[in-house]
This record gives sequence, C-alpha cells and structure tokens, in this order.
Amino acid sequence: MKRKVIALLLVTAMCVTALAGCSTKGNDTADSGNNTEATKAPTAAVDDSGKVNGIMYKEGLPIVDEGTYSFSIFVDDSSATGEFYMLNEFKKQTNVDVELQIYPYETATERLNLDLNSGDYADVIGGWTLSDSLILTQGVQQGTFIPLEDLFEQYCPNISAILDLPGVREKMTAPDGHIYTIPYVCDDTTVGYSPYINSRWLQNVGMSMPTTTEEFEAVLKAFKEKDANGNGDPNDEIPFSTDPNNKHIEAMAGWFGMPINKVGIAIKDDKVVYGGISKEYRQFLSWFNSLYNQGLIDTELFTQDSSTWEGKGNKDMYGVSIAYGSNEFSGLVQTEVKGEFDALPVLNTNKGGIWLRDTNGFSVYRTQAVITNNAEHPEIICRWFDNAFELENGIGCSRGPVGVVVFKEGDGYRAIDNNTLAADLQEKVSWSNLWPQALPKYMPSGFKYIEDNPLYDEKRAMEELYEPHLTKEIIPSFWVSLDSIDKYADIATAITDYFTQQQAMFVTGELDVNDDAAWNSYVDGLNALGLKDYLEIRGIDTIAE
Ligand SMILES: [Ca+2]
Repeated sequence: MKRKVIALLLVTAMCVTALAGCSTKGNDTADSGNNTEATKAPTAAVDDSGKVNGIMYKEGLPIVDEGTYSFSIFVDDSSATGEFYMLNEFKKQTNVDVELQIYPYETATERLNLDLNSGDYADVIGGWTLSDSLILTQGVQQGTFIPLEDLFEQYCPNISAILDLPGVREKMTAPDGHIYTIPYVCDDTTVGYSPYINSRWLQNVGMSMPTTTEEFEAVLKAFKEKDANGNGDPNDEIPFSTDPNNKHIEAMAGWFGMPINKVGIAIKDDKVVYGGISKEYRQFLSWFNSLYNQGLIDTELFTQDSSTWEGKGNKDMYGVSIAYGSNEFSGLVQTEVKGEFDALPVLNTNKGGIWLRDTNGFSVYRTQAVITNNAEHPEIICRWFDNAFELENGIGCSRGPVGVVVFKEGDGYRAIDNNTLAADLQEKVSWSNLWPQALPKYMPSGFKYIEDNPLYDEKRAMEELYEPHLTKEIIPSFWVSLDSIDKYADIATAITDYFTQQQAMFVTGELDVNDDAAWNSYVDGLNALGLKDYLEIRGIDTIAE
C-alpha cells in the first residue's frame, strides 16, 4: 500500500508498535549501549584510533569525527522548507552530514527512474517510490541496491532487535536470502483510504447519514442542487472527489460485494481472488459512471494534482472525498473535538456491502530505504539509521523532540500541547518538519506515554465504524520467485496501467461500461497483457466472474 500521510494526522502518525515482548535498547540516546549481539556477530576491524575502516567508531556517539563523512538521501516529501528538526539533532549526535534530495511524490518516481538510468543516484533511496519490483531488479538482479544484513548484525543493535520481532525478518528477506532495506515497522491503521463526508453539509441539506448507495446518491444530488456549503452560491459544490495520488475508487466495489485493491486484487469469501473483471466491479463502474454523468463527481478527478484537490477542499467545495484523513483536503486544523467531517459508513451492509481490510493493525514496510552501490561506507549509514531508531530519537521523529515537546516523566514520557509553544517553534516541530516522514522510523511499545491534549482521532473512529464490515483477511505481501522477476516486472506494470486507464474511461463514459462489446474488449485486453501469468506468479488461482 502506497500512502502519503500528511502532517495533521498526529495521533495515527505515532506509529507505536504494540508487539508483546518487543524490547529496545535503553532510553539513553547519548549512548548506543552495549551490543549484546556483538558476541555472535563477526568482529569488525578496528584500527589504532578505535575506528572501523579508519573512519567509523564501532559503538556509541558520535559515529564519525566532524567533517569526515556525508551521504545523500533521495526521498519523496512535500516539505515547504526542506528543514527537518531531527536531522539537525542527528548531525549533532553523529557528526554525519546528510544531503537531502527531496522531490514531491507526484514527480519522485519519474525522477528516480531517470537517476537510476543515468547511474547518478543517491547513496540512500527512500520513501514511497520504492517497490518490491525495484528491490528485485535493482537489488537482487543488478546489485545497485546492496545487501545490508551483515552490516545490521555487526553494527546495528536496534535494527537487529526490530528484525527479531515476530515475522519481521522473514518479510524483509528477499528471495535470494538478502535484506536490502532498512525496516519500517509500525502499528498501522486497518483501513488506509476511505470516504469522508461533511456532516455540516448533510445538516444544511436536511439529510441523515446515508447507509446505502441509493441514499448516498440522493445525498450527493442534494449537495449539488442546494447551497450545501451555505455560502449563498448554489453552484460551487462538488459532491464527490478523491485524493489524486491515491484515488482508490475501485474500493467502492466493496459496496457491491467485491472489496478490491488498486490493481484489481480482491478478497472474496476470505480468499484472495482477482476481482478486476467481476460483475460486482462492473456494477460499481456502471453506478459510478451514472453519478459522473449527473455531474456529482469532480470533473478533474483524473487530471488534477494534489494541490488543486487541496485547494478546492480548503474552499469548502467538497461534500465527500476519499482520503487518508479529512484534514488532507479540508485544511481544517485538528483539535481535541471532532471536526465537521465524518467517515462515510460502509454502504449496503444489509446486502453484502463490505470494505477491504488493509492491515491487521501492524505493518512491516520493506521498501522504505535502500543503500546503493554509490555509497562509500554503507556501515556508517546503517549506524546512522540505527541511531535514529533509539527510543528518544524515535519519539522525536514521530511526535516531537524530547525536551521540547515530549518530556521524561517518571519511567515514561509526557507530550505537551504543541499550541503552548512559541509560534516559530511550533512550526519547527510540526509533524512534517520533524523528519522526512516517508523514511523509516521506529517507536517501540512498552513505555509509558501520555498526551496532555490528545487530538480527536478520526482514524480510530473510522476503524471502529468499519471493523464489523471489513474483510477478515488482508491481501498478503509476497515476493516474486527469482526466475519470474523479469516477466513479472513487465506484466505487472502493463496490467496495472491498463486497469487504471480503462477504469477512468469507464467512469467518464469514454468507454460504455454497460455495453457488452466494450466490456469484453476490456477483458480481452487484460488477458492479452498476460493476466493469467500475472495471477499465477502471485499465486492467485481464482478470477471472480
Ligand atoms: Ca454554495
């Protein structure tokens, strides 16, 4: 699941792991502590100055002497300033200089491909642009990304402890037996993207929360026909939109009984199936196309970028949008009390409406940061990340720096209300300015933690509302076998692109979803691109009809 999480979702962003028996190193950030793993790890060569390879201190801080080492990180991030509080802290702790190469998510993938093709790529590549396919092609096959497991074992007690959590090492290990990425392990939301509806608009048009697709359609019509936002202009309402980078409109096929992900994979009767040519998906497309024809859907759904989406949302023009959180498009500041948006319930639950469960509440992200063969001294980079995973540094990246926003209290920590800080400091320690949030970070469980003013947790409310109507199973992550890598990389991209492109054409009416010839031609197209091989490689043996 590729997500772009944004700044205001502080509570869910905490990402606290809840695994029993998960322990980390001590609370003292100034010292990486005694490496209990060291006895069984290969001994690294330490010279007379106490350094490994003449440059790196094997343990403790700093990691190197001032001015002796720097590395670059490519990452997608929409930071306005490019300044990150914790990166400055880590410079002070480690003496390691970091050069950030930041690109917005929209352009990062293209830029990364250019960089990789030219050979002029960063020492570390991180963020949501990496994928399993890239790990396999650039790591396993080409050696552009380097294996890290030996470095972890020798120098990284915190990362090693994370890898030893139940199931983590096996998920992180590529089919050739190597680990190519820095782990990003965290508590996660059960549902990433879902529709949020403006309850003030509902009230303004005198309607209650819809529970079926018929009622939902009636609400969207009222949003369009009336002055739902109450600004005196009855024509500036856009009833329905979605996050341009994470549209997830096919998820709504779940309301018709086929909970589907963005490449057409679905869970049906607790089993992983292909749902991209199912009658339920077609029924959804037909319904959604009729909404589109009635002018109930954002006409820029398939063309706008996120700033346009946010701009319209900020102007109170959206009644409903699919998003990770409503603040992303509403621009409304999160407070202790519920805002005007509510999670739209799962619709049609009286007749099989169901929503796809994305996670079981815990995720192992294995494509968030690789080290490339351009990096000199990758051992220093590994130790730098390991230091970032120290408890207080993890708190700093996730919630705010200890001693500024979070304070040690007894045997735990207390986070104060950011609003009590001076305005310029508030900005500096706001979530998006703490750390490039697409990069791995780590917060263990098992320590006491209190928020002075906990913000209203919209995601938690959504999860509780959705839980009875979620699929029991999730679509599992998988590795392609070594001999299928090339074939899979080609087919997967073609099929995903085709699925997405045809979906847009059916929604906008460029192709008539109700016409059997058009539908059959779509199905033929998928088959011609190798749908059967694609599913076979993924171990999926059922195509839902
Ligand atoms: Ca209006």
